[in-house]
Amino acid sequence: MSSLEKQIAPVVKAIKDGRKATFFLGAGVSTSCGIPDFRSPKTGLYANLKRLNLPYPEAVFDIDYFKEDPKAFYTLCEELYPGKFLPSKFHHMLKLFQDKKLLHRVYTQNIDTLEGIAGVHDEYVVAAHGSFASNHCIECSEAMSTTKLKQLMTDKDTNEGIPKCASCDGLVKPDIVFFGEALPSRFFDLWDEDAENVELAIVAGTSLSVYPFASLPLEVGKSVPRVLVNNEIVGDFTTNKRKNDVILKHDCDTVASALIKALGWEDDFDAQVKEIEQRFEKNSKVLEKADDSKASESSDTAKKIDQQQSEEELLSRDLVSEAEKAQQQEQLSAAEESEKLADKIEKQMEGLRL
Ligand code: CNA
Repeated sequence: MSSLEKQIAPVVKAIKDGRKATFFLGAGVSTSCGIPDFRSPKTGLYANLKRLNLPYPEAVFDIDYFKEDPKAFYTLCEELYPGKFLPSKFHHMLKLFQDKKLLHRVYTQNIDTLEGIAGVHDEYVVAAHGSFASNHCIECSEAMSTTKLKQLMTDKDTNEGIPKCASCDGLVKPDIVFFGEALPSRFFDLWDEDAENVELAIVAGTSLSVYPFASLPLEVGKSVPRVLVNNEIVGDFTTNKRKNDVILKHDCDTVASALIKALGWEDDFDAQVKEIEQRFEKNSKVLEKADDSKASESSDTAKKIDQQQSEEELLSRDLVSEAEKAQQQEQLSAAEESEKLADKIEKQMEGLRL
């Protein structure tokens, strides 16, 4: 028996005894997907933000700084935008817990939506720090579609790639929680319900330094087994270590592999990975197609708009009939409909909820 196998034995026993797991996750479960965490010394985002000329690293996610200079956030946003990353072994393991009816809840600080992409249902996931799934104007709260946001973000010729609200010209941002903003009410509501019902707490890939999330493991009942899976020992596991805590100072995916093996879930894991990879590939193709047809539609739309403009000139001279006006309107609505469809497909791709 390897030392990791020995270390995880009490966790495996608790799971085999039927204890449902509540997970508390951070950026470390997604680093193997290619998304950097915040605080790892060499690879973390904060260590690599010099190019953004920030007064201090956290400023990139600070609402007051965003109001002053949104460019830094949008530079990073483009790099981290969901849709190009696949779930890690750890994310796939969450789906297996769900399939085996051993999942109670996944509290995640992550904004990458990878739990959902692995197939974990929305009802189980609490995205404590929001996600990229929706966007709003910070002034008037008007919603903006993800397609529109991405289009504005990548169009550097208009407003330097900073998405602005069509109604009030305020700044628009994805609904991820910045420092200085309130957490979603779902976080507080569900934790009120869940806190006393945790049977097995698994904390993984987090430095436990952002509150109130960091205090959740501390609020778990004293008799409940707590497990920390992290490259370093953090938070309450350092300051208030309990007798029945299991500390696994290892890589998240290494622990996921060991648990999957010990629980005899290897075949289910292989099938899960294959299914998600196939879906991801299929959805990427659908998205590519949607992009292609959107590109040709936008050139059609551009042509139609040109046509509309010249026809408007004629209209002003009373030379175009009412019937032609109606036809022109129909063409523009059809172009709008295609854009909506492409937006819907793109949303499905981003959420990839199974
Ligand atoms: P953090 O403060 O960067 O801490 C990450 C922790 O995970 C550190 O203790 C690392 O040592 C550890 N770690 C990193 N990689 C691994 C690994 N492969 N295996 C085991 N341990 C590892 O990040 P937190 O999540 O604690 O901080 C909360 C912030 C980070 C939230 O507001 C998030 O929105 C934000 N964030 C999210 C993402 C994402 O969605 N993927 C990425 C970057 C930052």
